Amino acid sequence: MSHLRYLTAGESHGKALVGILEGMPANVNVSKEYINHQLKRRQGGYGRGGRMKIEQDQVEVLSGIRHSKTMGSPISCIVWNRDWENWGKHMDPWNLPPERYRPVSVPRPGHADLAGALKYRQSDIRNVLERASARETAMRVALASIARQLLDPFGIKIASHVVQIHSVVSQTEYRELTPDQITSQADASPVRCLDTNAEKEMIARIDQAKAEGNSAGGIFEVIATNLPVGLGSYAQWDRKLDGKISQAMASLPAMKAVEIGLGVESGSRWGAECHDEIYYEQTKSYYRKTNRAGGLEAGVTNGETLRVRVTMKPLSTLMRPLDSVNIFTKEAVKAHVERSDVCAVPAASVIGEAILALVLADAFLEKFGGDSLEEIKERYTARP
Ligand code: EPS
Repeated sequence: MSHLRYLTAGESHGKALVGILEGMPANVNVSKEYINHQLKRRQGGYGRGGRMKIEQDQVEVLSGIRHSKTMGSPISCIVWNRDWENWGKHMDPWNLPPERYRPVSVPRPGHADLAGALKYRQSDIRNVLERASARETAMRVALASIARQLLDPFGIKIASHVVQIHSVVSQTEYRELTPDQITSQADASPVRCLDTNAEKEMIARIDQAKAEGNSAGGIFEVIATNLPVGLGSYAQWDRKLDGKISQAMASLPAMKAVEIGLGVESGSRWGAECHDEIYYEQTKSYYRKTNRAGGLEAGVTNGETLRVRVTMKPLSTLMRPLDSVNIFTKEAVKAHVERSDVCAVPAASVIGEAILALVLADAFLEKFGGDSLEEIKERYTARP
């Protein structure tokens, strides 16, 4: 990200998550309640494990915001881990007494455990899994909730919902729903699904996974509306917005596929059934009757709703563990087991909103950027 950059740090059971957001223009109104609301949404969803009963994520802003407005300086944040109380003695940065040292020695297939231990030459897999944990996404949501408040004054809305858990697919036709309608309906559902029949089956599937010591993945969709034409560019590979969105979504733990618009279905359609024909009316300007492209053509927004679908694999911590190998003795044993979620697709959909907000805010600053919100508004208003 060149215009809006961020970094996070922190272990899942460490003291806190830390983040820095750099590049936010000055004079953007920021609400702490809004950030905390997004953090709360991220913690929810049917299928979460015991950890979410311990955490009550709240942001603490250390710099960059004064009197609820950005100042143009780097914004730094903390989200404290309440579970540190239980883990402090195992995670202490200094002088860990040997009796407290209980290394994790058996990697879980699908997790970062084995590749990470080999890469960083770690004999305790905990040193890998703590940072590879999806806990890190709490800070990304906090930072994104600040970036999202830059998009708000321009009427850009982002919403998400779950379209599939395991093989249960939502059948609801939601294309006519506004982002606010999608958000309120999805937030009212334990699995963030708009189809109440599918919702029941999804819950049953998660219960089944739990009972069998298994886990479940799925698919979520994120949309963004009211985007101006021309975010992103076809002119250079690393400026294409579809590429940036795909990279950012795939950077979330467990995400295995990113689709834009029709996505994989495009490959099995004829051209005439794949592209969105162009019309013009003086009052409407250019418009389309379909949106198979999902709001992006050649890596540039075309003014239609942006539609991104992301597939999440089942979580790799299984209560009925898979075959693995002890990295000290090399004997064949079952994989390491520790508390985890059974399904985190509903939470991932909220995180997907955050990730899209970060990419869009960056692209927005690339096109309309200035040092203050006022400058950006001038440039935005001057667009053709
Ligand atoms: C995670 C395992 C679980 C999840 C965690 C991600 O944590 P724990 O091992 O403490 O039970 O709850 O997600 C979060 C803590 C979070 O805030 O999303 C993992 O191994 O990735």
